[in-house]
Amino acid sequence: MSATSTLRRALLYVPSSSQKFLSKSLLLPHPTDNITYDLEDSVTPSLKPTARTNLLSHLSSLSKPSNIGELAVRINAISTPYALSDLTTLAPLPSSTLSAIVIPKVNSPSDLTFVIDILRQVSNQDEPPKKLIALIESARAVMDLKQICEAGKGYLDGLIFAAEDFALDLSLTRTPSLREFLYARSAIATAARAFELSSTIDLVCTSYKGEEGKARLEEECRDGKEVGFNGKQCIHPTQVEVVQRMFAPNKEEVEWAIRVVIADAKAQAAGRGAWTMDGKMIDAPVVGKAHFVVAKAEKCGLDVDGLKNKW
Ligand code: 1VU
Repeated sequence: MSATSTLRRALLYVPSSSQKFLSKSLLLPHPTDNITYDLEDSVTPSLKPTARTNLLSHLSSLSKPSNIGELAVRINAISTPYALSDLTTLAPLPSSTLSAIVIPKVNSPSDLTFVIDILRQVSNQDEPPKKLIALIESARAVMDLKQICEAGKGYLDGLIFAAEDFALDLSLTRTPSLREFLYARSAIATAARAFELSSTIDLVCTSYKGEEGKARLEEECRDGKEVGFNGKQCIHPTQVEVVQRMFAPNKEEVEWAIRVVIADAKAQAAGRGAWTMDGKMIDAPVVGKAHFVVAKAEKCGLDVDGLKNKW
């Protein structure tokens, strides 16, 4: 994570075919890192033109509310007859309103070059370019991650793993452990890091109701964080608070990191590169991790100074 990386712990889909959902998206009960207005799977083919028009009029009269980090649109797949109209209709909107485009079913580098070529044609050249986020949903895409990331240079800012289509592509049997996805998820998290993308966003948790849904969501967030993701797709507003909390460092992690950073300054002054804290060896990579945790906590708006004063 760098100072310029965009925080996308939760990416909340809002179906653009529904005026009610569009209006609700501006009245969410919790600050939200990313809202992605959907033109793809949540919209039936017969409603694609209506959804596109709804979204254009919703965004045209909007300044991005301060409690929303970023507004994005998920266009239709490049292989469909809808993608070109999605792009030519919405990409001219100012980047201060619509700053990212989510591209589903990215299967080859040419999917990204197609979008980038159109953005160059229709965008206002005086504005920052729109960021691209690619959904990886097939075996082919996982095998070609390097070429896909190279094709997106200068625009690509995140990768998303889409479990349902990937499971379909490989005829996988889904399990609660998610072990059937480990290779693909690790490959995506590693590629995102290697190409210094801001975001690596994990699968959707389709359970969203009640305590059971919340427990499952928390479990999936923990697992995603362990595998290397820094965010998760959400389908319901109630998932946002849980996901953003789970993908921010928790209080214990921040306290540990602050103690390491403070103790390391003393160890360095004493000429020691390796030392112990709580019975465990601390050296350069652990100190690096501690600095990362502190920076991430600050980016997530946690009270790091308050915790620092305790030590
Ligand atoms: O309290 P109110 O009645 O005023 O509002 C409802 C509801 O309208 C609203 N709400 C939402 N607002 C904005 N964006 C949303 N995604 C959203 N979901 C709900 O919140 C209030 C409570 O809603 P609810 O609990 O009554 O939920 P519903 O039965 O209305 O809707 C549930 C579903 C799951 C259908 C709905 O949340 C939804 O359509 N979510 C998005 C689905 C989607 O975008 N799917 C495609 C992306 S996932 C994917 O492609 C996998 C890679």
